[in-house]
Amino acid sequence: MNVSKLIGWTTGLFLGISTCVAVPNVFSDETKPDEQWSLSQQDQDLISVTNGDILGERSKDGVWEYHLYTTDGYIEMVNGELVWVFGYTHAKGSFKDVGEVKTKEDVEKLLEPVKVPSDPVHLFVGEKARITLHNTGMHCAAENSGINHVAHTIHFHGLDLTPAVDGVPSLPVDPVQENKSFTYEITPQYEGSFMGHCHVDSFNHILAGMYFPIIIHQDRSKTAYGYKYDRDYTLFFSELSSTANEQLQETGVVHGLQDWKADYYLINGRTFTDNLYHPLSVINDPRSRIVAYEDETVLLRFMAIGADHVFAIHPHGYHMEVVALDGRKLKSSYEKDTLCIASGERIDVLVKIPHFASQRKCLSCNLGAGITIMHDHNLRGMVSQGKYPMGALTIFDVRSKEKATKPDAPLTKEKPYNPLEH
Ligand SMILES: [Cu+2]
Repeated sequence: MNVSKLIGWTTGLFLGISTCVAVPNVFSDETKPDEQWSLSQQDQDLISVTNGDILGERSKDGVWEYHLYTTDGYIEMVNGELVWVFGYTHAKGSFKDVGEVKTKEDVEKLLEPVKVPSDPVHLFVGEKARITLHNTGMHCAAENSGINHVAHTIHFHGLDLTPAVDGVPSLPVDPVQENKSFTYEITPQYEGSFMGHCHVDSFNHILAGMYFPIIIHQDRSKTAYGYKYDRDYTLFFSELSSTANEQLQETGVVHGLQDWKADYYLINGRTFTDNLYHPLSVINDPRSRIVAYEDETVLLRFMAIGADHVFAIHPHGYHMEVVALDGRKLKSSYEKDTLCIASGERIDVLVKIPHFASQRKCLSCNLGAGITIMHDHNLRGMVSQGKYPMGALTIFDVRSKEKATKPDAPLTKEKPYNPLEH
């Protein structure tokens, strides 16, 4: 089964399984029943456990294979600014090997546009993985910029690996030079939330965009650290400086690195904006808008990376049960409504959605029934490019099981959010 084929209707399948409610025709525009029924149980379990994220290919010897490519490009922010970034990406619709990628045309033809953070890599405990990093060079930097031709690695942050496959340059493996590749072979020992990032000139390369979530599953069930959950979201908090990135693009050197300052505070590469309909806002990203149904348990995997900002994650209306820190289950969980997360940390929490939550209005944000915000309470993280509230904020969007709706439908001007429908 071609993995990319699975993605389009994953949401529908996912909803059907997890709500245990027949929802005929709700997804009629995107489901393909014939193909759905041809899925093996194994495929269905895999889709369910990765929440629709693309998986690598599984080779004949049972090894997971991922091909990651480094390149540069632009990401668009809610204010219309195009910020030059570089990072990891992969083949269009898969993690397959696409062969030689040398030119800008090759990149555009063969690879997904670069994203910050790049797409999650899902692995399984005890199952070997070969992760090949291909350095395709920079394609949008100034001709004489020192950022051209730099090497990269993948450091598997939080995995207890031997240095040879852990991406610290020259300890003992040389970093991956332009037009070269290197294969990291790893077999995860522990489930949990981790991250990958480049370890060459780490300050510049990481902050320019070279990071992504790594999620390691114990098995094919929707459990983490022994806890069952109904839905899960990975929320990657990070800092970005468009000014520093521009200097890297133009010259390869950031002037006054000591004074590096973020001008964007991101969740999964986006900021919130007070235009609730903006398609590039955090809250209209299906990966970041926390959609759930009453009585469900939601697993949130928080991750953070940056120069010095500590995010203080604060949901309105819910306490969070902290179940794991840095990819390890806590001996006893504890509850928080304001949770600090610094660069490199991962914190996993469960949120139990009460039975009345779809009817509950958040008096502090007044966005509608079932909608409550979750934001950075270190308020600098709520300001991007000098504007508030443009920063790390997303929403819980809690619905009633009796009136199921498409969970990832963005707010649009044509069909504004109507709390009476939920
Ligand atoms: Cu790098």
